Amino acid sequence: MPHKHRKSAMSGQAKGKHAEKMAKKSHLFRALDLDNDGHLNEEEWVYGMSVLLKGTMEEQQKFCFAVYDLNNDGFVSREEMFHFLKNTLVVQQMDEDPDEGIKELVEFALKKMDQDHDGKLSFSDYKETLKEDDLLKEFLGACIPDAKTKESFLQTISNVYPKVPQF
Ligand SMILES: [Ca+2]
Ligand SMILES: [Ca+2]
Repeated sequence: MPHKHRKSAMSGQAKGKHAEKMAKKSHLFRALDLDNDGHLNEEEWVYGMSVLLKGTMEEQQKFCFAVYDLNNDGFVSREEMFHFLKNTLVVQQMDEDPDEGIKELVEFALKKMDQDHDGKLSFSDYKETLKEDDLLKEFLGACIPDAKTKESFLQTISNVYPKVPQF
């Protein structure tokens, strides 16, 4: 019997890992799923691709902000920043308490970006900061594919659908 017990504990752990992986994957999905119904309909897919591939600066900023705003409350909180930075940064082994370093970075980012000093990042704080430096739009991790990725994506699409009718 202890054997059986052990086996089920392991599969529980595997399930946890799977859920974690899905959660990470879903950051982009969640931002694309505009009506939050858990599915991407055709319009959401087409709109999302057009923002990612050739969106205006503001559309891309809105998209990145939506990715970072995990609970869709319109703000990127300290906790949300922490979540992304923890997953993005390669933590140095030598650090005694790597979380401390990430917390410092969160405070640093807030100090720079929280224009109205309410302790959280609204889209207008974010947008205001990006006026100085648009590269900061992906400060919590890459959201928008780079030019090379876009090109190879479009190439793949046209290989897969060589006979797409031209409208
Ligand atoms: Ca939020
Ligand atoms: Ca703010």
